[in-house]
Amino acid sequence: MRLSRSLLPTMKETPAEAQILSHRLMLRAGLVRQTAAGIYAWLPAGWRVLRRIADIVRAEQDAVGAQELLMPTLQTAELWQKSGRYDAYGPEMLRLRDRHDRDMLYGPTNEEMITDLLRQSIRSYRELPQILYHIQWKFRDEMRPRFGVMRGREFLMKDGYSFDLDRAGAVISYRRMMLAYMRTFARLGVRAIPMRADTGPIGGDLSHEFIILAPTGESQVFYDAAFDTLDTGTTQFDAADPASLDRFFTAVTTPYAATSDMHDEQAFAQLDPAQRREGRGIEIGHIFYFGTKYSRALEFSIAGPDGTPIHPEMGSYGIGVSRMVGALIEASHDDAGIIWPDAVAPFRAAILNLKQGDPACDAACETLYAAIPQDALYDDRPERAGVKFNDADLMGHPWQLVVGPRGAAAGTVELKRRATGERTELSAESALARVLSPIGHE
Ligand code: 5CA
Repeated sequence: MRLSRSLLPTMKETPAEAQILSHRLMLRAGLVRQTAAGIYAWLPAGWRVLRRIADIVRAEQDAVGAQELLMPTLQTAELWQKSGRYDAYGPEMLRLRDRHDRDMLYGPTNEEMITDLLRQSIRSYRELPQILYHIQWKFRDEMRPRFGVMRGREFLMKDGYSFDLDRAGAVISYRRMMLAYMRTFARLGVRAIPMRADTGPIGGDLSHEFIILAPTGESQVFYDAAFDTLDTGTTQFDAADPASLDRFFTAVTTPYAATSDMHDEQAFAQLDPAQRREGRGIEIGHIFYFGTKYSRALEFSIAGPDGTPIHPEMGSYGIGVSRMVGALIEASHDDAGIIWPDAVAPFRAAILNLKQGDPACDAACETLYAAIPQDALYDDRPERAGVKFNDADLMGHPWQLVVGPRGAAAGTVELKRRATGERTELSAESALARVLSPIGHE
């Protein structure tokens, strides 16, 4: 993309309305704009990041056998009246009425709808287990939307739902999803700790939140320092093998880790004081096992092996896809701006033409750009070098390809790695090869 023709409204000043760093950087780097309280438009660069995160989430869901579908954002009140959550959800639910006076709502989550869909489609125990997911916008009329996309009212969630014949099967599905989650977060370049958590309005008796440690996080968390160095080595486990899933689950849930709602002072006190860690974290995912709560309420039963009706055992599994954009920035930035992990960067590289209009500089930049038109943002604006450097650092592209008159004459490019600040003088070919090398890419 050519920057001169892009909608990429970067800002030098710090926007007054933004309280936390990731929100400030998202506004300054031209990723989002607020259109109403807690509701954001994703501008082209922000949308690229969001799509990349969604693609990684999707790939890891598919890899463990979950099936993607797409359910609507609008739901009828009827299903929620059956589950009892229509009243229980309270003012966080956005309610509306259609022209026929039917009560509708903008879905804050989809347990009811997916249960009803499977009720209509599945008859026999032989068709289980099933795991289904979608990546869809949600609406929760949060009392205090804040911190930009971290706590929005409209936000993008990956929500998955598992259906099993019995509790033992549901536990396998739960662990399988947990493995997919740890793989997802590793690919996104963040360390997330699974912590015992409260089930809230979703219900159930087993639940984990996935927490990225960050001082600006909304959750108070307590954990064993073992997590600071724990290599979850997710590739060594097999999602299709229950014994392997059991070993994985034991490895990631044995050291103490809990959010404040589930914190057990006594158990924590058993730890060596040097091992005790207390801090703030961002909840980027949350998984639940809740048995037959929804299959019973929505009268979903199937014929079991001996013909008796069985209510499937269910779990649900969420990842805050749009929240993840903010969380990644909280975890990876410096004073100059964002430092995107390679896997999600909107562009792999910026091409900085330090002397726009100079025939040699223009020609060298055009050649670079022609080699990677989809992966590069070519800063072809008639701006001073300093402005281009600052904007590239702010936007956080993993690489910068810098072309000035001296390099253009010598046939070289200065390649800068954003994360380390390391600069190397290379031929255009070698620089492009480095930019396209698979380090950190899938
Ligand atoms: N039905 C279950 C799992 S599918 C569910 O709704 N879980 S949840 O309420 O915990 O939400 C899942 C994830 O969505 C959270 O872990 C969080 O990362 C994200 N999320 C929740 N509320 C918001 C919000 N207001 N803004 C941005 N992300 C949010």
